[in-house]
Amino acid sequence: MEGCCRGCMPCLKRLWDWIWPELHYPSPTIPEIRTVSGDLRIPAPRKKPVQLYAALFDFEARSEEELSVREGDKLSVIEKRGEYVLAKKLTGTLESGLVPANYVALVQDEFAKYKWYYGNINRQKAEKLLLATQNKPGSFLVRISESHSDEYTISARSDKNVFHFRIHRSTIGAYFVSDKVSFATLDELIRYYQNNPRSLGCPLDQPCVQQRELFDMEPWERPREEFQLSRKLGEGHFGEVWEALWTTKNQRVAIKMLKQEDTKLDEFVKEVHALKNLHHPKLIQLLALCTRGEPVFIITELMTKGSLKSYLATPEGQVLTSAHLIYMACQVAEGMAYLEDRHIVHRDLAARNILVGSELECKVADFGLARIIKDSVYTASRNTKIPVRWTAPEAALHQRFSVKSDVWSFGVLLYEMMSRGKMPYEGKNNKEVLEILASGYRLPSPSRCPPNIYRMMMECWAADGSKRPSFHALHSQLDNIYSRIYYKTIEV
Ligand code: ACK
Repeated sequence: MEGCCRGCMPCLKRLWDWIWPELHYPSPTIPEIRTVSGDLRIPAPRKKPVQLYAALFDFEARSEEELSVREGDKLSVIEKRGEYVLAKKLTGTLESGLVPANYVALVQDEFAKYKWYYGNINRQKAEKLLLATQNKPGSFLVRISESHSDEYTISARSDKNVFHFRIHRSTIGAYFVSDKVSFATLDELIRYYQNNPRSLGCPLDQPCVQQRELFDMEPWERPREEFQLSRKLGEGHFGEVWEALWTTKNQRVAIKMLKQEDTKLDEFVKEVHALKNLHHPKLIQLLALCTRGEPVFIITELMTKGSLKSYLATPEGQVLTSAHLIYMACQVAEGMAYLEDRHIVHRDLAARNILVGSELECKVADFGLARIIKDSVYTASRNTKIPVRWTAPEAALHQRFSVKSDVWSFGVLLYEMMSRGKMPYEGKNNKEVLEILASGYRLPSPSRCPPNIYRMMMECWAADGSKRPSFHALHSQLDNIYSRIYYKTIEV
């Protein structure tokens, strides 16, 4: 795929043929938006990080269309068809067919429980960890691939070197290092290479020793001379936000500056801790800190189009098509699904807290209010300020914040996006908003909103939190809608 310009028709076709050689899809039909800075293109839908499902019960096929499965069989679900899912086996015969939907369940990303899983660390850090004295030849770890967020890399130490092996995903979601042998799960792949070290050429004897000290002392702290401020981006929750050049890395970054006020210090510390531990391509990444002296700097990646709220108000934001907006919403749902898996409640999900990059990449930001919750519901203290228009009634009235109250906020965020930046419940004060919601009122469909997206909003606003969809489900629905719009299999 070399030399791909990521937009022109021949390249898109080549990309498509490369990903799905056996399928023929209609040509993409996404309009390009001409702007002063050039054309605003969105990429072809990604090679899907296929969700892993498992069969809950044995099922015997009764016709050719159906697929027999055994309890525990690993499956990828191609699509939902009424009461059935069209599923493909990830092991053995690789057959596909219909299975009753209630016979299968989604298996969550469980890698975090494995000692060898190090998540989003880069190649350099993997080498540093593995070459530390606590480790010996045969130590290994698995990390998220730097160039493909849905693929992984095994880093393994031999004597004095570290070798890296890319774990690829097939179109049906199986994992493989060499295309001779593939596996339904990452765990199975690792166990195979532990038992067959010759196949990899490098033994995988023991997981890299967790070096807490090394992680904690990571070079987050940098001298402030390394940063050259270039322009003020705006005023944030903690103080000013500036664009800057990180001179030693020649990287443009964003810097949040904290005015040293005792009241904010607490929240600030919480934000930094939340940021340090969360790594996902759809969450804003912490890069460095300057905590010695004042003002304190939090350095994060720079998102050139700023917050989604202000971007939607620009002339470019106003002419985004539904396809562009669905592409963006899908990314937010993906970032939130990562938080959902970790039982983290954001509590302030809104367009103002989503940051947008030059190619419409969207990242969830501002974990100032995020808390890791042990129970499924976090109760805030009564004097915490609450963004009522974005907050689920049970959270606004009884401080019962949960992943499901974030789902409500996601519905309001979808409203902000599809209305190209309208204020929700315009003309009403907070008290009136709570009253009309209690009487069953919900925001109306924005004028150019596809009906399936409005249905999704309404599902997010179910009065009973348990009836609201999960972020995983929202992400997968948005991803499907985006693919179908892109290849014009549905009209919007
Ligand atoms: O809406 P904006 O242009 O985007 O103005 C606000 C302002 O700083 C105060 O929050 C902008 N901002 C915050 N973090 C970043 C970042 N990482 N990259 C770019 N702009 C940012 C935000």
